[in-house]
Amino acid sequence: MMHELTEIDVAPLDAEARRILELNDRGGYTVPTDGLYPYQWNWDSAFAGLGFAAVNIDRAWAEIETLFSGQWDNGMVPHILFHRPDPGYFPGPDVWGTEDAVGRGACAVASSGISQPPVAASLAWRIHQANTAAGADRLRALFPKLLAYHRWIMAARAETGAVVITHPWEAGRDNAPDWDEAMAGVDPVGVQPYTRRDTGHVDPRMRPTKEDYDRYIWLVQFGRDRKWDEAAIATESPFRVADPTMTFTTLRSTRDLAAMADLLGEDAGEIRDWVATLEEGAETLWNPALGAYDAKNLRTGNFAGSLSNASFLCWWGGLRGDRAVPALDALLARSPYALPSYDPEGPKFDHLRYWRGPVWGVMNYLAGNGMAEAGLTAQADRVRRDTARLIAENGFAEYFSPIDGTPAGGATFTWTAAVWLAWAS
Ligand code: 2M8
Repeated sequence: MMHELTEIDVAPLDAEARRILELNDRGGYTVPTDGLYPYQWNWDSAFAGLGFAAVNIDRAWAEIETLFSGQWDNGMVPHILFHRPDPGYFPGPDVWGTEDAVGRGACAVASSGISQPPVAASLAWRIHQANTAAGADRLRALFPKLLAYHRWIMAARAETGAVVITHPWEAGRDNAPDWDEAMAGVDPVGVQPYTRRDTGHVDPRMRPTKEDYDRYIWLVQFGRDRKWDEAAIATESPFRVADPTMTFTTLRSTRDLAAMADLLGEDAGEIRDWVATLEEGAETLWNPALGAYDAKNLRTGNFAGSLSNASFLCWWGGLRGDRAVPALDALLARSPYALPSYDPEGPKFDHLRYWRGPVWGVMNYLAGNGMAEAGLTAQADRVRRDTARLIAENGFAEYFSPIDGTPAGGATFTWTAAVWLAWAS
């Protein structure tokens, strides 16, 4: 399965990746792909910033700054910013109804009411490292906003030390098997009639089912009915799951925030306390039966039993030790292309259905960089080479089959282009 990067002619792919960033640039922010996702998404945007750092450092910072223009007064950074209305996506701002949300305050940008994996601090830190002179003032201005975001996460979402999601969309891994038990606990009674738009853009076999969508929309209505009040949602929602993606991306971003604080001469005491809390929380996600980190349903205490690409973000989170290596090696051995979002030998595997099997470049970037830092050189190399091979053979797709590399979801995808420019090439 190994592929020599020297066999890939990188120059035309570099040019295509740059063209995609330009194509999806809406002026200060980038859409994930035209049509399917016409707004600014939180973690997509952080990756877009990383991609722009290889092209235009000023534009890279602008991407992150526009993302934080949507930050609520309570520190939360929403998962979607609806800068301009677009009927091509559902659910839009009218469904989210965040105008009078508790905690939104004076923020004028229309948005969703949930967040997403907080990779912004980590990727802003890398953008800064790409050009420290150009980034000095930008980083100083951004730092308090990043701090407020993380203060919100720790206050609203870290009651067990691990970071919880209140909606599958918050994890960024929408229909992952990780949420199946918690989603079964949601009875979508009273969901208002709606029309999906995603299945008009891409093959429905590559998207979540109607059963999933009914519950996604029910959870949006549930939050809106409580004015997105975190305390009410934490007490009353049937859906509250501790997530490895959120936990490990928060842990890594918190470590990077501490490094920023040191550089800027700011006090890092509160930040280092968060690292300790998150490390303890990460331990609660270790599933001995799986030999890997796993999602945990806080309403039942049950693990999902899901071996996924999120399981292997532990090294990106800064955890060390090799107890997850056997599960990683087994997963790599049964995946023609690494890393699948769910174990190809698991009972719920579906090689094209979104987060239930396909390979995602952004997850490979995070997991692969973490492996390299932890000294897992062969595994890190395999993940990076497979990412390059998938893109070189199949284009800049949203995601790919881990079995035969089939490109799936949207095309000309921003974060796939960014991952190519920043790492895979
Ligand atoms: C997907 O999620 C959105 C909802 O947020 C959707 O399907 O409508 C996920 O892959 C998510 O991780 C990603 O940020 C978003 C935009 O690329 O699409």
